Amino acid sequence: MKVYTPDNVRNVVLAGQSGGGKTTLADGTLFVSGAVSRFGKVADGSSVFDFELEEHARRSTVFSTAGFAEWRSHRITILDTPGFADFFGSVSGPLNVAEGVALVISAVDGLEVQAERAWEMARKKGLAGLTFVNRMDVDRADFASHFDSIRQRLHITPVALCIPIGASETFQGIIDVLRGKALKFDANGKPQEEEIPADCQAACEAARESLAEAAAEGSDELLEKYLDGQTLSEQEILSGMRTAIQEGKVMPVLCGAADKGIGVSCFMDAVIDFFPNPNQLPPVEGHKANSEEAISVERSTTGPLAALVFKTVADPYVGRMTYLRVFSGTVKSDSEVFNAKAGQKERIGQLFQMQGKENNPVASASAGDIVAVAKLEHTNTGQTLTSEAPGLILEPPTYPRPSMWLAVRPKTRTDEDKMGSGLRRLVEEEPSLQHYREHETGETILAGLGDVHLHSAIDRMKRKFGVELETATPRIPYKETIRSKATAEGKHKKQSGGAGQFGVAEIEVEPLPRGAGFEFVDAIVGGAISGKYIPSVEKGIRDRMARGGVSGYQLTDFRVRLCDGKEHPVDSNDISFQMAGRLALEIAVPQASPYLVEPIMDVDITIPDDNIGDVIGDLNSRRGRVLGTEPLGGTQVVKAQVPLSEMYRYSADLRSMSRGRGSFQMEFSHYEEVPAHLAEQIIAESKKDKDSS
Ligand SMILES: Nc1nc2c(ncn2[C@@H]2O[C@H](COP(=O)(O)OP(=O)(O)O)[C@@H](O)[C@H]2O)c(=O)[nH]1
Ligand SMILES: [Mg+2]
Repeated sequence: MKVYTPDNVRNVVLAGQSGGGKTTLADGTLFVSGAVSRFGKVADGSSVFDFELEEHARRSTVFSTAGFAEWRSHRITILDTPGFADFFGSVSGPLNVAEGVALVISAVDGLEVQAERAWEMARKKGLAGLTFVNRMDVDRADFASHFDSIRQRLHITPVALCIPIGASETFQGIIDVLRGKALKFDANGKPQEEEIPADCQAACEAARESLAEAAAEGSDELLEKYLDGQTLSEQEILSGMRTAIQEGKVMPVLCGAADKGIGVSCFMDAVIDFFPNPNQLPPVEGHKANSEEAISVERSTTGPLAALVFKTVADPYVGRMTYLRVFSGTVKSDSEVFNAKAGQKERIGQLFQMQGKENNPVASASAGDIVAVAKLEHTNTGQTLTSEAPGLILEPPTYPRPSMWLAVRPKTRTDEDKMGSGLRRLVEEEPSLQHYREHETGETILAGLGDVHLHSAIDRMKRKFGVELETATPRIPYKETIRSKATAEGKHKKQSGGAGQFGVAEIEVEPLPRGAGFEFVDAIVGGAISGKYIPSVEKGIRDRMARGGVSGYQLTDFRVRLCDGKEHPVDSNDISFQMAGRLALEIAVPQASPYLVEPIMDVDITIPDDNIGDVIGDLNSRRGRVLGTEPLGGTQVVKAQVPLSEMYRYSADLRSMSRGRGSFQMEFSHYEEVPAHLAEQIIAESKKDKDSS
């Protein structure tokens, strides 16, 4: 592999709505730059980037994939990402390891929510951005209106680097605004310069003027020159634009038809001309191992090693493949590094530069490089590798939180044995998936970003790790409690044959405040039951509680006082008093006005201003209580409390209510009484389940 100095390296993420043409643009760069001899296509499964079986089946990207093109003596590493909301977790890692993001949008549909979300994340990380308006050749393609929407939706000034010549069936090529040339492209995506058609002259001049104005934003010196009425040179425009882009003041906009190779070379030129090289950005943030002390790591090939793991693939045959980005220093193949988070040394075998699924061995990787390595033992996504202990920890990527849950269980005995390790590997590959055991219900829960996300994970479990799972709607951990006091006597007596059994326990039950749980009080006076049998009574009561009260759901928030009882000198034993305790509780609870309580969640919903009415109306229909709203940036955060049972499909419903722009987080708050009419239904269903199982 050729060695590039950081000046000649660019790392760029492609992000935006599914179907915009990100993967096609990525394949286009490989083809037009000559890295591959055939233009890979998503539709026929020949794409270098969409190479996984799942991607072939969906004809769309599911995972982030790295590839690279060599253009004008530069190496451009491209990180293609999925555009579908359920797979948004795979966008975080790449945005943490590149210097620029290209939002690829369809000239028909324009900017959509995934591009907005990616842009928001990218700006937090200080990335430079550009927009590529793709699919200019299709029906109803429209450059101008999408160009204007960038200002409103991304809150940044768009600047055209290219303007289209024609649109839809008349789309023939583009005008390179900076160089003042019309470009037509041959079948290999190679540009041929032509004079600008007469009817495009005025548009080109106006665009060139905007470009100069935007570049003037880059420095006071340029601004002065511009205001003075002087013409800025090509070099001045380039340098002014670079600064203005980096500062998030302007966003260059290009256009083309990636699958015809139109505009692909302009895209690569723009990445080289306008995006920073990997060592140009400010130092990356981190902290010392074993301490909170912040440190910033200089981006430089000469410093000590600091590399961030941004992706892990669990391959059943090859083992784990770990993707890393070096921010400082150099890592060599066949060397040893240190992982501070794991507190372990790690052996680095052969390093690879990835071209889709193809691994190209490389001797080393330096600051700015993105490489992969097989079979690391201790290192997970988000962790940092350094040259030696004690090491440091770079800020890990943050992932969208799960908003959809499924209960999963193994299909067969063999699946049962493999389920745990399968789930672990699945989550390792995709940090926006989570799995845990819900101890209230005893179910194993798989959580993710939506239905499609979860089901694709379950399919992958089967395909990659050979584990078949069955799924169900997660059970709601309802509980039962009591409203009033009651007393009861539990009498256990057995005298047929052999040794007898005898125990009597008299108890009083009374409600406790919500959340108090269970209390057992020994109020026996005068030794009516021997001290050694008191724990037996308590055990019997606790066992019965867990098996559920009248409704079949676990009992909670009440106190049992053991007031009196009787024992027999010969027949009494531990078991007899356990039985007596059980019976007493069984008799007492129905007399104490039992009722059902349900978990209530604190829910924070982030939505654009114009959806607020719909979202609040919908929360009301879910028995939710809106506590208030707070503005946050250009959006609103609605704070509410909603019963968990009403939240199961919320992820999908919020998505459709807000056209994908809303998101929410929730966590457990407290238990509350279930309205009577619903309680009846819930109890009936729980009984039916118990009878059938
Ligand atoms: N007509 C036309 N089709 C395109 C263009 N770019 C991509 N496509 C097609 O649009 C579909 C979606 O493209 P893809 O690259 O998978 O989009 P992604 O989801 O953003 O990665 C594929 O069938 C492409 O062949 C284009 O510029 N013009
Ligand atoms: Mg794609």
